Amino acid sequence: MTRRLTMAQAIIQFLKAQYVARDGKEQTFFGGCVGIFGHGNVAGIGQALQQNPDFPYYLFRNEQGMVHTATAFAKMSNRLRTLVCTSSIGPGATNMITGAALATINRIPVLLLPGDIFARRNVAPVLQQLESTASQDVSVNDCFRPVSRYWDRMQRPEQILTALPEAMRVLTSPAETGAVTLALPQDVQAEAYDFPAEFFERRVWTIARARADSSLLSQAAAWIRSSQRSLIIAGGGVIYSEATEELSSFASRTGIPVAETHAGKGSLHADHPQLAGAMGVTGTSAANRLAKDADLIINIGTRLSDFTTASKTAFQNPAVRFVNINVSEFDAFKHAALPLTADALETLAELGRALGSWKIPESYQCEIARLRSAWNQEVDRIYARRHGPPLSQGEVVGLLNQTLEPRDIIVNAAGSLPGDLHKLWRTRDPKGYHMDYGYSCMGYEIAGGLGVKMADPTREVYVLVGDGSYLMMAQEIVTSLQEKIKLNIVLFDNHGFSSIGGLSRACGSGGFGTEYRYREEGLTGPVIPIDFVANAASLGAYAVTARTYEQLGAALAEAKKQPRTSVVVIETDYNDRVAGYDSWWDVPIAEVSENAAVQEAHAVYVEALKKERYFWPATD
Ligand SMILES: Cc1ncc(C[n+]2csc(CCOP(=O)(O)OP(=O)(O)O)c2C)c(N)n1
Ligand SMILES: [Mg+2]
Repeated sequence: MTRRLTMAQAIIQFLKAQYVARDGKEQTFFGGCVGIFGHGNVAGIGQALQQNPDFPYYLFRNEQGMVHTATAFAKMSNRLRTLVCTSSIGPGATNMITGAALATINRIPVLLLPGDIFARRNVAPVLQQLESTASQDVSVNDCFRPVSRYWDRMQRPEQILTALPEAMRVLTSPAETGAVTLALPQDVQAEAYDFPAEFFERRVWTIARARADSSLLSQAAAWIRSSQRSLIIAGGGVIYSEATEELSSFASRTGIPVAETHAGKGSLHADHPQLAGAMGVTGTSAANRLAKDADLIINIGTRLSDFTTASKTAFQNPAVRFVNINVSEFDAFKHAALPLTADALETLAELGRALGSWKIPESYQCEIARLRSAWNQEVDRIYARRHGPPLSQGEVVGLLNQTLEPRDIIVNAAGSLPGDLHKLWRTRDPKGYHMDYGYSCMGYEIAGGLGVKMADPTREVYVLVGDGSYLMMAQEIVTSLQEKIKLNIVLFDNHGFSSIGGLSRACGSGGFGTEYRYREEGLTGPVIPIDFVANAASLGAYAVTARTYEQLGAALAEAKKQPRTSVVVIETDYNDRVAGYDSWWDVPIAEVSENAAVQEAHAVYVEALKKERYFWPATD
């Protein structure tokens, strides 16, 4: 039995039949297709989507934005679902590369189907074709290779018979997942082939919960029992594995404190007595002080990025050792750790059983409580500031935290907000804090918010976005209106890059080139007035501005009542920043300069660098 279909029709037919199952719960893997048509996909994938109305198609405004939407959809779904992304050839395709990198770095599944140049070649060079004098087998789509976990080009229709199952294996693998790119030459998309009927049958991909090696697990339990000052660092893997409840009871029973990465924030409820809060460069005083002296760090589902390790300065105890629980062997072996290459939920349950009634020492528990209470007071202080106007960003975060419902979700990615939110946000739901801090990509926020809301329409989604990020990518507001998917956008207008401006000052460069000012002897003229309310309203959103704390409260309430996407613009103080707490980030400073401030910054830098560590395997 065969079915004669074009390659594009066969791809859509196959994708519709793919399901995933975890813990016995089955669901379709693809929630539909996002895209922008051009000559490279309109007659192929476009035609196939048209004849499959049960596979919804969403028209986007920018290919990068649509990949962000697909990624956010998948992240919100704990990687159990995603969207397909279709683009034309050339610029439509390369616009997706940033999105692919973001997905792969964050370990989130997305399937990208860029159109490609003719396999037939006789009409080359076609519109938008990159020509190479060294090979006819090169196109701009080769740029996707390093940012894809699986990459392939379909030169004949029947190649999908082996390529699509590989694509699915990678997309549904907790350890290997990321962007998968199948480049589809424009002519091959429209070519027919007699596909075996079995290819289109319903197929269920079981997402396995890998168990740790039993002797390594016993060793990990022994290390925990002999530790005096242990600390758990919870990463995104805790949330994707749906291990948050297990972690909560593990922490309660053992008393081991928990610090959270950006992707892991929300692992514990803000009120959990063992929660030390954010870890690392954008961390809390409580988490960073516990990390500094800890003798055992239990990393769960984290990539250990420099923001988490404070550029390898966070762990200063000479005898510190690491146990890494991670589905990915690559991550499990980082920091010369005792590797538990396994699922977070299973492993926490097994470790909990192995530890029995063991608990951290009483004195350590008192210290955790003290540090936690001091940090909470600091957050209260920042929330209660009545600075300005313009308001301080910290108090705006406070007002939002006190206004939003526990199940509401905040979405963010770049600028000074990630640091402030990581430190200050009191998360009350495992999915409440949606941050891209793997790629920290300006422009993720609005497109990402759309994906979050598509994945769970029952929740209110708040997109928090800086003026710089908004100017980079606001166009998916139109897509949210088209689809009647409501977003609550809060735009923090501080007239430029407060984050990088602050960094520039810390590097001795005085904020050079980081403010939105007219050119007058450099970029130092008056602030460029940008009417963000008019801008958002012109796209069709409900848009208002607020200047004072009281106005902001009223504007948020009014915006929430609106049936359509709203934008509340709030001016914040460019120069008023939340401090860092007991942490450091390695940003190399010019070794030679005629500027005294740079020389000074370099001297401080050289000192700080001395705290960076290498980690070697523990001897016992
Ligand atoms: C696509 C992209 N380009 C550049 C950067 C580097 N960068 C990080 S934060 C930032 C400024 C962000 O400005 P804004 O959104 O206004 O936030 P603020 O710093 O003012 O809080 C820049 C340029 C980035 N993260 N992403
Ligand atoms: Mg800004």
